Amino acid sequence: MLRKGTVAGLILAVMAALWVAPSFAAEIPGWPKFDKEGPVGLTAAGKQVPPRFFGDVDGNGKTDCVVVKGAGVAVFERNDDGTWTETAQMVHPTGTAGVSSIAVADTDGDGRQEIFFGTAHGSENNCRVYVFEHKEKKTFAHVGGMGPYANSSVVRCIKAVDADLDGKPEIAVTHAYGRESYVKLYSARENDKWTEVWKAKITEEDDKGFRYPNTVTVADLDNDKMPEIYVAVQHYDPEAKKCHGWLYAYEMDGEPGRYRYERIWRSDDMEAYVSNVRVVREKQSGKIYAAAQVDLSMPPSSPACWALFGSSEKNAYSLAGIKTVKEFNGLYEECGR
Ligand SMILES: [Ca+2]
Ligand SMILES: [Ca+2]
Ligand SMILES: [Ca+2]
Ligand SMILES: [Ca+2]
Repeated sequence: MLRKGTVAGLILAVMAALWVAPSFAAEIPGWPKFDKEGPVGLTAAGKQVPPRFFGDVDGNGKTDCVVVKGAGVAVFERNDDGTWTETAQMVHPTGTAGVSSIAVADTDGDGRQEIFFGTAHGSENNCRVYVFEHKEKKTFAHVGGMGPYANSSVVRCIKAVDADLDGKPEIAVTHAYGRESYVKLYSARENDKWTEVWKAKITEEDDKGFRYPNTVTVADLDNDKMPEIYVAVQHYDPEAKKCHGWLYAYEMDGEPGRYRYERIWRSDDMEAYVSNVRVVREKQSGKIYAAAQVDLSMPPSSPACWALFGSSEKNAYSLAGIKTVKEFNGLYEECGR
């Protein structure tokens, strides 16, 4: 049993560690192949990596990169000589809100990739997730969306996940503003039609300040054939001027396709921002862990370490270790989806 403060103590011990530039990983393991190289000049050294996606978006065998551009996103394709050419641009129709997150997957199963992007700091009418689908010859059509979300919401994360482990992707969205912070799951029940199939409120009744969900991933850590949805959650208490962060786990209850999940676990307070969650496999032992990225600053720009949690039996989680970013990148590979 962990004493309160143990996680924070361990993390602080590791936080003396060096600053490491942020790295980014596959948005969607199992779907379009991830490629680490990107268009030169699209990132600023030392700054937070903007949302972007690498994969073959138009199915021609060449890697594409989807990046934020103006009030929307642009697609770049990698040429044989390693340079990149812009091949398409998608703009959301309702104003000036910036793009905060991107995901790509074929979620309605018609063989054509969808590009999802969500907006930041939008007004009531334009904080949404926009969906464009590749039609032919690098043309993309606006085919739907999600939201609108509460006034001034921010879409914090969009991720293609397989939330019921049936092999078909759903879209997880986290969005936040004030007391309206949610993790939601959408399924494409018909062609070009995404329906909200599950949601959980992140904000709690007695919260001071704001409790926000960040990234999401899915895995069956306790191996009972019922997948869990893991959410990285952060909170800032303005009165105490203190950061808090947790992992939450929701486990599926019932048959695939019914999308019923109950919260089964919340980690101890890590007393720092928890900006990211991944489910990872230790390369040497094959053991699976839910890993929380613990950050020193807000907004997260300097990941300090990763806290690893294991589940040896059903719903029984314990802290398995704290790793520096360098150790984490060397010893573990992502396996959640
Ligand atoms: Ca391509
Ligand atoms: Ca599709
Ligand atoms: Ca699924
Ligand atoms: Ca499970």
